[in-house]
Amino acid sequence: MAKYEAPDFFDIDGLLTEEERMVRDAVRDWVSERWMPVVEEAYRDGFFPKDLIPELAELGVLGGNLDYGDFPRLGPVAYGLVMQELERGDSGLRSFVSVQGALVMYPIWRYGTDEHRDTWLPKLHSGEAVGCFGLTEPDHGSDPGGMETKAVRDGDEFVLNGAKMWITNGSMADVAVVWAKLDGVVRGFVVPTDTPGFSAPEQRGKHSLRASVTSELIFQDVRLPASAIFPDVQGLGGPLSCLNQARYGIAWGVVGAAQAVYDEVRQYGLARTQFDRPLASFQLYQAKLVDTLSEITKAQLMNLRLGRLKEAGTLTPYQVSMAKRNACHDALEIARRCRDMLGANGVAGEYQTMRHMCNLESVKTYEGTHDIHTLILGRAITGHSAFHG
Ligand code: TGC
Ligand code: FAD
Repeated sequence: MAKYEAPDFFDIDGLLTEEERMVRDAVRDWVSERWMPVVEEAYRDGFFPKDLIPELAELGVLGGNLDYGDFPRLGPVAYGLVMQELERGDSGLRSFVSVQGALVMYPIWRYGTDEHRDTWLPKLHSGEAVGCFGLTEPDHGSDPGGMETKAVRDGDEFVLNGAKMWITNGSMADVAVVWAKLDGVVRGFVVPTDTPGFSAPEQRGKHSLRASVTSELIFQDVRLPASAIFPDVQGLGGPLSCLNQARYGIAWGVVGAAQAVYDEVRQYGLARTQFDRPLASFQLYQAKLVDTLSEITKAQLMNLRLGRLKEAGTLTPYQVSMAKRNACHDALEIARRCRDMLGANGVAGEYQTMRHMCNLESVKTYEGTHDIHTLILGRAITGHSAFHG
């Protein structure tokens, strides 16, 4: 595979701090050296290479943005660049890290008790433990408020019943952050996965995110101590605040996937000859490269602004929605276009573009589909909710 040359047409590099560049470069090098050699096999055979988790932990990327213990406290832009570089490797790699950090460690850090934090954060940061986040149910995806998973108080315990579906890291998790209704109100619970009554059968047969574990979570009379609940957060705002963190990471991440496929087709077009000329010398080929690079550049600039707003503490969930929606849409269109530009090789496993393209179908769907972010933004702009018909 040719050496990766990351596109940076507007010298975004020049707008980063030295620390941000260092963090990005460390993850970029790790992805090139350690992840790229194994990703095709992992994707083809449908597994997440768990043996690399300690190395990811060593890079400091598991919840590395949180203000806790001796964590590296990555700033928002450094964190975003980490997501970008990981997703350049594969959306499944970024998903593993963003679920662990944004959807498991973040709620434990923000809403958990000292006991939750001290039990789980060090182990999740060091990769000794893996976490998952259960919000979606078989019958409630875009509309999590309709969830049917229920917690009932029984003396000093809660009893949990119900099911979640499409849960990243589910079968490999040691702890699950689970959202369930208690007296009709959405509440969060920290559930060790060895609790009797908990099971997490893996969902096999995906045509997307194959290098990522996706599972059902089943709760059959799972008895939890009263201390398992997040004490002070009630309603959908709890899980949605976690989604803001993860969606932020996705907006950055998918730009990495788009950069990867752009780099692949640019190099391919220079090397491959048809009609006695390199493909890259044809106008149509060039137009596609130019469209692709322009879309990547716009998304890079949007992300950097997003990151600086987050740093300033003024970022809104609507800005995150726009960035997630726009970046996922453009990255998927880019991957489809670039797949075509590789001709037959575009469907071969030795090229990465089709893998990214298939992954991006999931990424466009999870963390709020394109349509849902359209409705979130539509409501923000007009004041009228179009969610419910
Ligand atoms: P709605 O009335 O809009 O809101 C209910 C309550 O939540 C508050 N809220 C937010 N709080 C924080 N951040 C946000 N972004 C928020 N959006 C809404 C809101 O203020 C309200 O609070 P309160 O106190 O008044 O109760 O709710 P709705 O029922 O109309 O539904 C709309 C909504 C926003 C839930 C829906 O549009 C939505 O976002 N659906 C998408 C569901 C989703 O994204 N699921 C993702 C599951 S996790 C996942 O996919 C992981 S993928 C793996 C990986 O990341 O790699
Ligand atoms: P639906 O909500 O049934 O939507 C189907 C279609 O209808 C979509 O096109 C949608 O845009 C459209 N639609 C829905 N409502 C409206 C409306 N009001 N107006 C117009 N159109 C509408 N969830 C977790 O909780 N944790 C995880 O770790 C997790 N990981 C995932 C990993 C993968 C690989 C995948 C694919 C999903 C994962 N999810 C996870 C679930 C994901 O968040 C949901 O799939 C997503 O929120 C969409 O829900 P749904 O699949 O039920 O689709």
